[in-house]
Amino acid sequence: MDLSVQIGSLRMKNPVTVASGTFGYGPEYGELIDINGLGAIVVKGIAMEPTMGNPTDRMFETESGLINAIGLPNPGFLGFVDKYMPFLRRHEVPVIVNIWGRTVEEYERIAKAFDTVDGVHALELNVSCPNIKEGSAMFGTCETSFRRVVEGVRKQTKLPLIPKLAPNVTDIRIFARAAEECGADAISLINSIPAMAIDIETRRPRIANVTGGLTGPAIKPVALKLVRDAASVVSIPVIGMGGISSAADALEFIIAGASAVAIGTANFVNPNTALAVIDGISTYFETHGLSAISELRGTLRS
Ligand code: RRO
Repeated sequence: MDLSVQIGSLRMKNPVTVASGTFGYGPEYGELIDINGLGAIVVKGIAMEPTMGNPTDRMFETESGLINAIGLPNPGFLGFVDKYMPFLRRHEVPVIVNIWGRTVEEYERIAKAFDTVDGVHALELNVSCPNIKEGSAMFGTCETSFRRVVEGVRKQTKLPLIPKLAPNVTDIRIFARAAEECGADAISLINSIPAMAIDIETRRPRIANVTGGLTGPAIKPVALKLVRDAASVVSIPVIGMGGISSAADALEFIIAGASAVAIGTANFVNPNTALAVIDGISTYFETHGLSAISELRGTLRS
């Protein structure tokens, strides 16, 4: 059985990675699980300069979900490379760095900076964070801006490029197609869904940013539908995510058209989830006589 997935020059030995922002920069989970078992690791978003993120409270648990408005705190390019890359280089798991900026130029700068960093295998382009005021979300919901940033970054890096799509668009297929046409090697989706919660006693929002992004099992059916839509119009690989917490969830995404999947909020419940999902996928492939992801991918029957 060969469960590997190829994304440009990046080879994932199995189709399971983690969602940016739910797995720190590696060491936080390295103490808890064998991160070498993952198909790839995706780190929390990095920008050129360090940032503090939003004021607290930043997270609130809802029915079957979690609202966050972390606001992209990050150690900056140099801080990340100095503090975390030595740890990541000591491991054999491929590293996907999630990058962000407030302008096309900022995206281009950070992409170019990572192009020469040893041990970085791919860049995920975060154009879909719902929680910062300038930039990010606009790039993910306006086709013209989206094309500009993907094309701009494409020119700055030879690394596999994976734009991460926003769910709150009228037609996700437009952004999936645009990503492929602008030179992306894969797409990942979905980012969190804009949401909010209110404390009725204080009449205040549950999180300081007022609104945030909803993740977790509550969003899985929405994510699955969007992954199916996106996968139906591109030939580049799709990395599906949104509420996946079991192998059965992951297999649904693969049948819907995903080549790989990412575990997000479930990491907070059980840090071992991604490794358990890999085992569960292997068992399913064995019992169903399947030997490659391509034999199951996009095989949804009518
Ligand atoms: O940091 C965040 O608040 C955040 C980001 Br960058 C993102 O892409 N998605 C999300 O739910 N939160």
